[in-house]
Amino acid sequence: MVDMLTPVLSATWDADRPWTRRTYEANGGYAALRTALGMAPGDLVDAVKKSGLRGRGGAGFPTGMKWGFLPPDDGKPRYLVVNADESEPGTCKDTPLMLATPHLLVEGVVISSYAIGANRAFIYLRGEELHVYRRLLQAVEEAREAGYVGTDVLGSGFDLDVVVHAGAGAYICGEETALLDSLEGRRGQPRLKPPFPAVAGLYARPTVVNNVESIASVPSIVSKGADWFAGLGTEKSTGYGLFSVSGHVKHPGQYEAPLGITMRQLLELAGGMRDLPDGTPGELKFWTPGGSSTPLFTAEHLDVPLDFESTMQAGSMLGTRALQMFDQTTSVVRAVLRWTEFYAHESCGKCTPCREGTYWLVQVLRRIEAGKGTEEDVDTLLDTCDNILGRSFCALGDGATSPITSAVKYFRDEFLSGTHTPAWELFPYERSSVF
Ligand code: L3W
Ligand code: SF4
Repeated sequence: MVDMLTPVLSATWDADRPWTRRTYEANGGYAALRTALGMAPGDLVDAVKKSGLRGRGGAGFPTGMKWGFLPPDDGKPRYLVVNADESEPGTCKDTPLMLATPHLLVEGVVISSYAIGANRAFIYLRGEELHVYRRLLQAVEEAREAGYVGTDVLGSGFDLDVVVHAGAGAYICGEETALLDSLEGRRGQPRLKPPFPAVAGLYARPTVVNNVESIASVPSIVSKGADWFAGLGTEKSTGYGLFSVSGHVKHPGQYEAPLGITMRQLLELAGGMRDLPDGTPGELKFWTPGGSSTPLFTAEHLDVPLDFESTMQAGSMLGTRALQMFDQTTSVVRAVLRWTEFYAHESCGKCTPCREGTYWLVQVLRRIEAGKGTEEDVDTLLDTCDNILGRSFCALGDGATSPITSAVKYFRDEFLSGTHTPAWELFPYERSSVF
């Protein structure tokens, strides 16, 4: 089973102080940058296109194609912005990556900036993550001292300034245009698209916004080749990725594997479902393939290949590969309520369907969770979701409906049963679990 893993991003996570430049360089770090600086920028863009790399932030948009949308260089500023505002419930891959190997991200930033002709790059970090902020600042400083960042990078004539910016801790600032508004010093709210950031982004200049893991994957494409990357994964979902397995499994953690691996295989790697405190075998009840914004899966989906197409065909999304596993002790109503409270709290308020809709979803779910739900309440939930989905200004509103509609689809009876005993009442030792 272990040979299913393809540690690339996580290859040195167990090394001694892997976050230092010394350890990173001792393991081949920054060699890809030297190779890249010897290539024409256009050839780098072509290599990323050929690799098939698709955005690792949830949507899976082809990275090379996005880079190719930038208008021809007119000598005026253009920017690379790394979206490090990881806040999706269950999503926890970029944070360990930045903590363990911040230089991998910095190297990816320098190569990608060179490829798209940007002389200034921003890493927009989730506000609460002070420890990650410090580590990134230290890595950028170390890179500057070694000549990887700054004026005339490694004597190539290419100049790059890298700014690490900590946001204020709002989920909506992970939406790329809200992020840009926030970076400009305004309240983070999504902008109308088009124009897409590639055409008019930060300060209305062409801007590429990519997720941390996407940018951190670029050095491996340069050093090992686009064909190597394209040979991993599936035909349309190439390469590898971090699969974050959390919840009621024996060994939660990050499992780096080719896209297309199944949850059954990952579950085996994670030691299977953990037993209940009284020794009863834990059974999988439901799981999220890509965070709480992706429709729930159940045990019947264990063999769905975790790639962009197969998850979509099976009724969900690959999203951020945040695999939250829940056993039979979990009240699905309670889980869905928690997520919905999150969306209502994080709704930026710009559009009515999401601002008002998420509020009302919480009210109805609280009634159901209190055991006072009726058939009519479940219909109201679905009707409200129907009025949010596709009618909201950004993906937050749509995402808020996913756990509800999918939970009702698979567990409608539970919404009406009136018994939502939390796990810690059934099993006192479970108090530490989230639900
Ligand atoms: C130029 C075009 N660029 C699309 C670009 C666009 C963006 C990227 C994807 O949502 C998903 C969401 C959550 N010309 C373009 C173009 N682009 N057409 O491609 O765009 P889009 O609109 O498909 O998605 P999005 O708004 O970026 C992201 C899902 O991710 N998700 C949430 C993740 C949350 C985090 C977090 O907390 N940090 O990552 C989880 O699954 O539901 O579907 O760059 O500009 N014609
Ligand atoms: Fe704001 Fe929600 Fe509308 Fe997005 S969908 S713009 S988060 S109110």
